[in-house]
Amino acid sequence: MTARISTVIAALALLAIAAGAAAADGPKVSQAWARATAPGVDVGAAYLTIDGGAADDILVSAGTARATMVHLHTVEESGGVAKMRAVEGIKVPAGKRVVLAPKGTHVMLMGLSKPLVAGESFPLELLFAKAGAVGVTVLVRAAGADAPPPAPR
Ligand SMILES: [Cu+2]
Repeated sequence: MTARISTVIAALALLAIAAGAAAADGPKVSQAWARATAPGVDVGAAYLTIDGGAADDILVSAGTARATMVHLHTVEESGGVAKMRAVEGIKVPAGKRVVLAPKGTHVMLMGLSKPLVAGESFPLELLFAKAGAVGVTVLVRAAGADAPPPAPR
């Protein structure tokens, strides 16, 4: 009986190590930021840099307590008009850098509980198909701010 329990514990420990190892070589997320929003505006966008891990992965969703709904969007131009479109997932090929930035792919925040104010930060959880959940801190920059300089690889 005791031997059996310790076998189970050993198996669980191995699983935990395997999960840790998988996360360690999964995608790395950096430079998470958003632009401040005007009072009364309840939508915003978060941008970030994802460096692909050892295997191809897909960012499938994101969530934050600051917004009631979070979608992944791309921007497409049709007839000279830029339009946002929801995407099922954002591919993150192994070893490749994917940058979510203004006028391109972004994490759409809808139903903001309060405006995003420059200088504050908030947690955002990203869910990858293989690597699972990855938490990042989004730094809010001024309304007209450009992307922060790229992180060293
Ligand atoms: Cu959008």
